[in-house]
Amino acid sequence: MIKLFENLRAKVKNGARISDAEALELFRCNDLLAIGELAAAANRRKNGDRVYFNVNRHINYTNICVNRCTFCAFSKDGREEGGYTLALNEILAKAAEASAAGATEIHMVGGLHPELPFDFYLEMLAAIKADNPRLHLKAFTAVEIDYFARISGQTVEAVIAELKEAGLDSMPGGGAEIFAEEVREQICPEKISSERWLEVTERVHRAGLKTNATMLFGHLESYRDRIDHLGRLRRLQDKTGGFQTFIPLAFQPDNTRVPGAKGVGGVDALKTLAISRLYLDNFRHIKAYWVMLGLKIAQVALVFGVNDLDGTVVEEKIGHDAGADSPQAMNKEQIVALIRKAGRVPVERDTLYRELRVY
Ligand code: V47
Ligand code: SF4
Repeated sequence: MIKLFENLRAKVKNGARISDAEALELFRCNDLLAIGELAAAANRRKNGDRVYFNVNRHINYTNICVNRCTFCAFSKDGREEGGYTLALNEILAKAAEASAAGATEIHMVGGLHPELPFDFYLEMLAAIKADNPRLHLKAFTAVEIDYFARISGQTVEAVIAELKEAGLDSMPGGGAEIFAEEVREQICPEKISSERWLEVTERVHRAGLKTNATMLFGHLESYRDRIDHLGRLRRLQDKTGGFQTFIPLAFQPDNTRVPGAKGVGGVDALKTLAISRLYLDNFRHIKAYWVMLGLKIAQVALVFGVNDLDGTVVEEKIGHDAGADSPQAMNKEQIVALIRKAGRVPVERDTLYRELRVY
């Protein structure tokens, strides 16, 4: 173990890449502080003491979905009680509220609705943009892009071009789940394949849009599956450079149908964030999503290699439907205090990581 850490310290110092075998040793190692220290050093080389956050609002326009992923407590089929689709004026009211509260970004994702036409999504983007030209619209994932191509009978390239024209500015990182095929088959059998997620994302990057990447962890996957996931992302990032930030999403088990899954402890969450920082040497940002981690682990993550914190959020459904016990929203002052108390420098950013204000 001493040898492993010596080698890794040298790699971090020289900016060299860590191998899958080394990542596996780290996952199996119980010396959490040593892993955290290494990840913090790797982060410091890229980002110094700065921790980025943004003022945003999530809008989930519908929870009705033709896929029934077993880890998802958010989605309903069209006939179930609790299914909803927001009307355009409700969506516009939420965007206007966000804008008035100083948001720079709207994060919009939803279920794969069986009846809404592709035009609904184009109109939604265009209407929000017309009302709020300065709001950055970060919306949809590779899963929705593939679905839009199927329902509109168009190519992925044509779909992306129309969405851009309507006002799409970038894409969040959802839908990646876990790439390992045997586990994907159990947790989201109807979702697009891992290969398709990567292929659609590559086309989005080639069309000039940035995206994020996620990994859902803490359900049925092994450490090897996590490394396989990180490996596929690292290879795509080598090709396109289109990913901005990586967000490990800690699985919330309530109201889901994943057999035997218990959720994620603090040690596993911190280890996974730290190893992501070390392995993904070609990602500048690693984000702690406090909704799934809880505020306290998200704060501690800031000394385990994390430099990015999402966000004010305002109204969150996906994690809270699955039992997340974090608050619904944070205000700017709370985020700034949380970062300061970790001894770091809070920086408000826009979606493309331009610095808006250093605190
Ligand atoms: O793809 C669904 C996950 C994702 C559960 O890009 C769950 O900035 C935990 O991708 N427990 C959507 N996670 C959220 C997402 C995201 C969030 C914040 C920021 C960004 C970004 C992206 O939520 C889904 C799925 O992986 N999810 N159910 C659950 N029970
Ligand atoms: Fe539908 Fe997304 Fe939930 Fe899967 S995770 S059931 S695709 S809303």
